[in-house]
Amino acid sequence: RNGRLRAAPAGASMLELSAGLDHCFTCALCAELTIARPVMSERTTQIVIIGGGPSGLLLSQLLHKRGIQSVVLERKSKDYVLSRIRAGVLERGLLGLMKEAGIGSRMAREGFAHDGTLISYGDEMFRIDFKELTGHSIMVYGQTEVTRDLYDAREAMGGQIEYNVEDVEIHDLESNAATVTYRQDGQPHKISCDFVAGCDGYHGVSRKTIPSESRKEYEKLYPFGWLGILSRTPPVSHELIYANSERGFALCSMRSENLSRYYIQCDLSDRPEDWSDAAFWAELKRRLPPEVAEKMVTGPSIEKSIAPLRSFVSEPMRWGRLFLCGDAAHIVPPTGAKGLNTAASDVHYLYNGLRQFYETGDAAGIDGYSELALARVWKAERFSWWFTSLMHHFPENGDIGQKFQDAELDYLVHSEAG
Ligand code: RFL
Repeated sequence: RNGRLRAAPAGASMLELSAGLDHCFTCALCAELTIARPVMSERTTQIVIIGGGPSGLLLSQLLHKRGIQSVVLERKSKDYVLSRIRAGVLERGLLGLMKEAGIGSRMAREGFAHDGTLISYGDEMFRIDFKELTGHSIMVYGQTEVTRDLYDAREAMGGQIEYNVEDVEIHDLESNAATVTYRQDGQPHKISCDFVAGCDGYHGVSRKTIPSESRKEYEKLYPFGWLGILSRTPPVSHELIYANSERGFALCSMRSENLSRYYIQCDLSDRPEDWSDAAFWAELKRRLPPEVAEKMVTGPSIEKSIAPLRSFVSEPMRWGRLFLCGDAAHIVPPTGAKGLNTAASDVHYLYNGLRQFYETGDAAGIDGYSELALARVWKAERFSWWFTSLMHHFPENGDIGQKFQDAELDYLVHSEAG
């Protein structure tokens, strides 16, 4: 104003800046100011997939193999997505989908098949033999590796993945064709499509696009978190150990023969920097049976983080031309290792529904998607809540709470059906 520069409030538009200023756009300085209007790029595809995490990439890869086109929009860079340390336990359904997607070969070479798991409480430890009881094993192979294999496969097939996208918005979900707009490097883009798959995780935009009056959210926050570390040390046990102790839950997990992942239940107010490596190892050992603690190999942590525990479901999982998949629609506490596996179950139902629609014109699969997926989601929610309640220390439940847990664990030891 009057030739002098004023600091603009962050995010203010030109209209807001000029409000109340008589001469803002007429003085010499501002007359120089031109706002370039970039031309919006436009294209068309069959499915826009929002989110380049495991759900979005797996869906895109499966659809591609059936000749169905998609564009994946990812908010972060590829390197950022591949730096996130998350799930590591893959169940049969996900393994089958990975095979179908043509990305199972590195996992078959480098993953670790586990036939069972160990559960300890106090000084007791027992084993659940998955293979004997169900006929199937699980695979220990990091989510990061699954995601890397998916990126490699998508790139090898010329899959369209747009990274570092901003301001993703979904429009026209109740019309004949949906549109998705976003910005990339400051340029606006628009994609018209038949359907949108919201695979953008808990913090994404897809779920929030469904009007609040048409969506019901169920949520439980647990009064503790998980402090996890990754260390270049050999795992203490060949199989995972889930530990219930009076001091709180602990989990001994692994990524490879020389990469261990350990977790302990911690206070919600704790921060990773409050825990030195030495304090973490000491607390972990106190929560394990002595014979396990004695053989634990410790070392410096290469990653340390705290995850909150939450049970969350948003219903329905379909709104017009939008389908929600994975963490965008539901979260489980990590205790049952069900998050990624349940996301894969959604992908399975959605992929088969879309395939049926494009191959035969029959919309039954996509019309039934929400109901089918949610039936499975709620089973996984129940299991994760039950196992979390059984294995963690709840101070508010007192000594009798611990006795209830011990009795239930003892029941499991002796009940094949359990
Ligand atoms: P993700 O992985 O969160 O990916 C969503 C992607 O969407 C992007 N995004 C957007 N893109 C464009 N526009 C926007 N507006 C966007 N907003 C977000 C994000 O950048 C991201 O790349 O969801 P997805 O694909 O549904 O996958 C779900 C899994 O990541 C999750 O369920 C598991 O990691 C949960 N989980 C576990 N699951 C298992 O099955 N077995 C396990 O052993 C297991 N362990 C865990 C876990 C999760 C953990 N944490 C940290 C939450 C252990 C932990 C500690």
